[in-house]
Amino acid sequence: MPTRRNFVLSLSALGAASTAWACPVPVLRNDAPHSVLMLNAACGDTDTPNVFTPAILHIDLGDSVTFVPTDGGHNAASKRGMIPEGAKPWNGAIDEELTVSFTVPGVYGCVCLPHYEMGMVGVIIVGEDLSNLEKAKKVRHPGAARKAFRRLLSELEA
Ligand SMILES: [Cu+2]
Repeated sequence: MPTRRNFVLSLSALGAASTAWACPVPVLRNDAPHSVLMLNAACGDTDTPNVFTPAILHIDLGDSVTFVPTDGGHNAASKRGMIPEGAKPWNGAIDEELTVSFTVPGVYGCVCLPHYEMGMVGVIIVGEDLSNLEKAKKVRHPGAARKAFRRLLSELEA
């Protein structure tokens, strides 16, 4: 029988290991089909509530992305002025899985409408095309979304 102390220690070790495994890197160039999770807390960190994970996703032209309502109360919508010309905007229902096909290259800003002002935003880059990045950077945002978008968009130039 493990002592209570050992039991607690092994639990915390397990917690650390599973967090490291479950915590995705913020920038992803993964294989299709792509998923963006809508979460209440980044990697279980309540100091970073309400996030798209990954916050930055690079995909190929023609790929689809599925926004997954892993936690409740979120949606995924394109941000006006932050999608390339000719691209179709989208606005998913709250708590519903939504798959979007990306057939126009460029930078796409994405927001969760209930948590937009709190900074729940994401960016998808299609076909490594940054031609509308400058235009996307000029869009104004309320509250924490301003800083959140600035941080993500500046990552693209790094
Ligand atoms: Cu949200």
